[in-house]
Amino acid sequence: MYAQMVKSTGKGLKSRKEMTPEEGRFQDRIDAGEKIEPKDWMPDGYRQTLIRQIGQHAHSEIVGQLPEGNWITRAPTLSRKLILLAKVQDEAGHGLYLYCAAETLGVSRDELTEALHTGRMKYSSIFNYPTLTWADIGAIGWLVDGAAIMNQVPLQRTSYGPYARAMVRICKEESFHQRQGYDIMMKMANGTEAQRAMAQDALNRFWYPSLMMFGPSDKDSVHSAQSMAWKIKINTNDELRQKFVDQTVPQAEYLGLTIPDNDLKYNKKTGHYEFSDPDWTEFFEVLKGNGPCNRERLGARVKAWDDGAWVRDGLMAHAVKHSAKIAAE
Ligand code: BYC
Repeated sequence: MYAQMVKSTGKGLKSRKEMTPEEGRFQDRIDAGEKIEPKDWMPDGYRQTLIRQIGQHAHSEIVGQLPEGNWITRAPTLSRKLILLAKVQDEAGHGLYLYCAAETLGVSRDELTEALHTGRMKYSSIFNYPTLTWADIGAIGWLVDGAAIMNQVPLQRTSYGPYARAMVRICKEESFHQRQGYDIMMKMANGTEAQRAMAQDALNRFWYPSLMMFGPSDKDSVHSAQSMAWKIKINTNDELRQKFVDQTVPQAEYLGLTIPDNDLKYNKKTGHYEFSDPDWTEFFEVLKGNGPCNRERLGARVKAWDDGAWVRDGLMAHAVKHSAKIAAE
């Protein structure tokens, strides 16, 4: 696996004794549940970890518009089209709040965009899968936004103030997204045989990629220990994946659809579902750029950036003229 920007040392966390006095005071603030704000002192690793995670999160929101945007012109009714349009616009907004949050850490939006376009920064693996039918739009809202909420609700309590505050509004909107997806699934699951089959097929294809959204299993997660010590992450990848499965299985049952996992079973003693892991080889291949749509997605983003160059040039020329005019007055 390759890591972007921040490499874990593999040496484990620093003990209190190994911390400098500044690092110790910083850790005390974290342990006391204080929020860290942009002008506060912070260890470089904390800053870089946040830039990596918030930047990746922002890129995911922006790239995540592509699979759903693909269906705006083909939505089955005018109201479905309006709802999907609003949802995709929300994702653009989420990307913008998150880029702003990352900028407070001293990285520019252009640097983040460049890192995405050159493959140095990642975006969520889920968006490298295609949307083949209208039911996929239902499955994305239900499962992908459902997984996103499970991950993002705790992030409202993350230690970095601007990230935590951005999450509050994002979570409210994600909740609407999840419901619109489930609403599409309900319509299709209660529709004709063909519609029901489409809904089941979408669930079959999106189930495991949705489980992968939570990241590798805890034993393979290189950043979790440090990120949790800094309260950047509140839960481990496996904890959130389990919560998502526990929440989603009854929803699938209500739809009359089958989770594509023969080993799925409820354990009465633990009160949790036992489930099969996703194919981690596939996950790491997608991360390396070899998923079904990686090239198409990144190609679309780079093309949009290049096609928009004349707008940026025009705005810059206007700004230069405007400031020259003000200086001459
Ligand atoms: N995809 O040590 P780990 C949305 C990488 S968008 C790609 O566990 P960490 C929506 C990880 O970056 C919601 N890469 O890492 C939008 C690391 O590699 P690097 C997106 C992944 O950071 C539009 C390596 O694997 N949500 O909702 O502690 C339409 C080792 O992992 C993935 C967020 O971004 C993945 N799935 O934990 C609809 C949430 N998983 O960076 C919906 C914010 C892991 O060293 N992010 N990697 O090269 C997080 O909570 C954490 O970053 C993660 C990973 C749980 C994802």
